[in-house]
Amino acid sequence: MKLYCFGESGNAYKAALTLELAGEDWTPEFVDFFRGATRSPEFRAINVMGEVPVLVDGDAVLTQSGVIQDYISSKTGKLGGKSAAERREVLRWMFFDNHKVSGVAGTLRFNMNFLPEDKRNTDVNGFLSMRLHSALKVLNAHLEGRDWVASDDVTIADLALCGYLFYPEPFTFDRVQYPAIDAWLGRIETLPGWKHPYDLMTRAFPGA
Ligand SMILES: N[C@@H](CCC(=O)N[C@@H](CS)C(=O)NCC(=O)O)C(=O)O
Repeated sequence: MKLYCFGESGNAYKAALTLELAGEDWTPEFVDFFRGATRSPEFRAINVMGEVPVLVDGDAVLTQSGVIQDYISSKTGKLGGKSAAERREVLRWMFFDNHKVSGVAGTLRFNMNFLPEDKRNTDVNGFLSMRLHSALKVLNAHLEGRDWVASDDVTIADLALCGYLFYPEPFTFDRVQYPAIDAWLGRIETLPGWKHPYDLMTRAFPGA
């Protein structure tokens, strides 16, 4: 399988980490996002939405990190929850992640680190930060007294929600401020086969 991705993308990381922890054979295909590659006609022919990640598995071309995670989990029978009810719980937290956690964290991190300095807007970033911390409080409260988000074992919901939370660039998130999230990230880091995003995918800015 081939995953179109780049190291700085937390959305791609969710797919890459799911592939890795499910034990799948895959290779990363670097997409030069910061030089506009996702806007090129060649890339749009692969994904009309102009986004990474994209997973190619034979004739199957899948986009949206959650769909890719669901595909890998369904294909391997791993990381998906143990019943239909758990599966719905997995999906519930993945939708929450995509909308309220990663959707905001990814934009805020981009604005604070990768946008040219003269284009950074303090008010916009303040608003995004407020939204992010509201969502992180929900996640932290949910994780108090439990090890995993949607089951008694790790699922793709955990691997979605952690998508941006291992990155070193500042985006107003400090895991020590959220003890339950901190402990849960520690559990993810110690899963056999876990890798940091910068060790799984090619970075656009390797020296940064
Ligand atoms: N909801 C999508 C979000 C994907 C996404 O935003 N990808 C970013 C990189 S992290 C991207 O490729 N953006 C291209 C663009 O906005 O032009 C998913 O979960 O896959």
